[in-house]
Amino acid sequence: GGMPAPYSASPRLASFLDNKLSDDVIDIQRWISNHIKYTLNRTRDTIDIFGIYQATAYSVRNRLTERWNSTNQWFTENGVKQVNYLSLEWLMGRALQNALLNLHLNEQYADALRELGFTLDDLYDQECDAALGNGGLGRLAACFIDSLATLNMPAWGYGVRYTYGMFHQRIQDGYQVEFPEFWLTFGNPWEIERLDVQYLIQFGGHVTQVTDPATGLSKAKWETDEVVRACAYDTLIPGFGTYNTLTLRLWAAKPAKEFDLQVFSKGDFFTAVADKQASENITSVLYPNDKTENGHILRLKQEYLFVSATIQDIITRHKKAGRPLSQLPQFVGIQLNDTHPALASPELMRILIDEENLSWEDAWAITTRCLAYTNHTILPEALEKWPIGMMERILPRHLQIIYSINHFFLHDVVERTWPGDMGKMRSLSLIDEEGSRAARMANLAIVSSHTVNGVAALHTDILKNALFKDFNQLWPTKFQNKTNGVTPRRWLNQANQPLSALITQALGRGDVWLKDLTMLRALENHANHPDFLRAWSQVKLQNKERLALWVKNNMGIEIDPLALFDVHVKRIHEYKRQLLNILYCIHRYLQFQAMSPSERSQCVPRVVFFGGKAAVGYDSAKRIIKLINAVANVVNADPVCNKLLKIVYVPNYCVSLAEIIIPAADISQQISTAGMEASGTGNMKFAMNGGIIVGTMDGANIEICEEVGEENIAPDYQVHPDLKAAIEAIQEGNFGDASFFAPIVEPLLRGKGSDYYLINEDFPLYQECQAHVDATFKNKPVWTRMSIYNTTRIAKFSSDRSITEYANEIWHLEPSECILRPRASGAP
Ligand code: B1H
Repeated sequence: GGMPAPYSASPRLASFLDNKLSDDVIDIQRWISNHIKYTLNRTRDTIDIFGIYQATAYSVRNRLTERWNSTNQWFTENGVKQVNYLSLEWLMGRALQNALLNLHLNEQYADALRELGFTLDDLYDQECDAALGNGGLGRLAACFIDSLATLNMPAWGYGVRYTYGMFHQRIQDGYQVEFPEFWLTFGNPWEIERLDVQYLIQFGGHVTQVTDPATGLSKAKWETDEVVRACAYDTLIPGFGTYNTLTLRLWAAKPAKEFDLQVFSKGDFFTAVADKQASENITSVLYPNDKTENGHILRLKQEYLFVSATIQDIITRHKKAGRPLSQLPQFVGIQLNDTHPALASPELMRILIDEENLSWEDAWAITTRCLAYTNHTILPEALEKWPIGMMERILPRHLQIIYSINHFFLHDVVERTWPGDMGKMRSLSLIDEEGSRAARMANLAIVSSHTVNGVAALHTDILKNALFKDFNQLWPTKFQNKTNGVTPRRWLNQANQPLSALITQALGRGDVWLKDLTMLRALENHANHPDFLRAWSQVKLQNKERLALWVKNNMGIEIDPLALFDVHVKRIHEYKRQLLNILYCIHRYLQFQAMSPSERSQCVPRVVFFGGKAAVGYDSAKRIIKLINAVANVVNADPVCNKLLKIVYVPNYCVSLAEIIIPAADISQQISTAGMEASGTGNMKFAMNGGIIVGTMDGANIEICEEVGEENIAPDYQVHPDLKAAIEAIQEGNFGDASFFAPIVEPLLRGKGSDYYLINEDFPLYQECQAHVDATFKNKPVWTRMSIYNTTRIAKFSSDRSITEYANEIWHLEPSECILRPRASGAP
């Protein structure tokens, strides 16, 4: 990455550059108009609402740029340690509203645009989601970077700029159909292409031993046979109520022209151009897998391109600050979001040893002091393993380094602790020797990191006592818990403005509570005031009306906002048990059919919402989607029962839809098979918005229950004839082709051993719990109070708390707030 020579601005240029944008409405309007005219090349006759959105976005980005420059200069001048959060997924969603709210400029912008003839809400809807992630893991990264910025932490986010993000889901004839999501079609006003930040990434070839002329020592030389370029695209991340602004740096693969010249000179013009195109494939699409399917060669290249560009960039920035590599751990933390970036370990080792000529010992000390690893799942199908043959072909030098790490680890550590214990060797080795050999990325990440963390208390216990038991015996202090959290700025302030306004009004101290959710406890003083209870349920009703309108406009289904809204939105996976929920819906439907009119008049009407995407190759998950839609068709068309039960499958569940759905929920379904959901983060978002959890004692549900009180969540449950009747209704063909659903429901009847996800076992308690929900929902003051306590006691699950713990206990990172000093100016 060749940097342009530094250049000093003349005093006059400097004074122009030091000018800051004003918050004045007329200035805002002038900037928007200038972008319409000069950036977008539009006129009074050709401008449309999308253009207004673009111009508005550019004008907001200008403000972020200003803050970003000051923040980086501040961090540099203060010589602070910085953490780098490495994640293959960033599920950011939309940026405009978030930026305006974090900068406290939404009112000025609303006024400015109103006078120009537009409402802000209409502009927000012009923006497409940045959906560079699958689900919880990618959204966690997005919440974390909001908290890092808000807490003034010196930090960088690194990721991949996929040309195609998470696929767009449509439901056709009840089936999921995937469409490509080319989110960059109309440009992305939020990103800044950094042509000055590029690195070469090499693949393939072989490794030879050569003699270093300088030292006379033998060293490895990786002769590669493929090279591409990684180019940086920066997105600026505003903190809430602070000047600090961070960077999310995303890499895109481009052809490396240096290499192609040889091919061009051989005259094979067309092949060379076609090869160039192929190099861009590496970052073209996000793998929409979420814990299924593993081991694709393109994914390995994607992970490596990401890691290599990121490590090169981190080292370049460290050197630019004039620091020696020996000091890397004092100034640089590297957090691995799962094992997807675990090649950071052998890549850092390779650069330190092969390119910077450090000894193995020094390189290893630096690497292990910089790296830390977060595990997000114990499901065996999600634990990454790379076949040795593939590693050998694509990354031969890295495979050598992994073998060396393994050798030192097994001989110096394992053999010394447990002499001759082959069982321990087998479980701890970085190489899986059973069947075809493969590199175990979790083992590599654990050995290479100073700290390993789980994402909820139960999950960390399972890591320590089951999945990584032997590692925990070896290094008991290496394992820590860091319970997940979500950002209240997006999930309360942005998604639920009516509730945010009510809270601000009731607390009477402005919006500082958005930086300290423990302040919400004070709302409990109001929990017995009828006015407050009324205001609270009014807010919920308003959010339910907003969702009902969306459903009517987008799906043509009429729903009653007064019904109980029961929401199950998340990736479709067997362990998350959407099947349990839909079987219960069938059971209720059968019950309603059997009731007399007077019995029916006593029942609580419900709308059950489902939403979520299934991995493209996940057959059972896709059949579950079809079953839900088949049941919805029958139930919604039943003139008697549809007064009491409606089922809505919301297509293309994504961040911007979550912002409409979550605030409208009376209850949320968090019913994973116990032990299988590492944490969950949707659970926190619903509780934060006063939605009551119907859940199993799994993941972070346990901790939410501790905080909000078990009387404020719907109790845990544990089938039987009613389940059997529901399954028979499917088998009789009441919901269409029975044979299509046989693979997902028949195992439930085959007995315990084939009911892997314990649907049968949990059905009776689930029923009891749901009956309890209905009874409580009828008692409005009691229900509203439960809702209030969920919000007031959710402080622990702010990502601010998570990030503060990471900073104190893993990264040893100090906040550093950028203070603006006036600079000498003769500003015109
Ligand atoms: C989580 C993943 C995941 N755990 C593989 N693991 C992927 C695994 O593309 N892949 O190959 C993608 C994602 N995602 C989730 O992380 C957990 O299931 C949730 O329980 C947890 O809340 C979330 C954040 O920690």
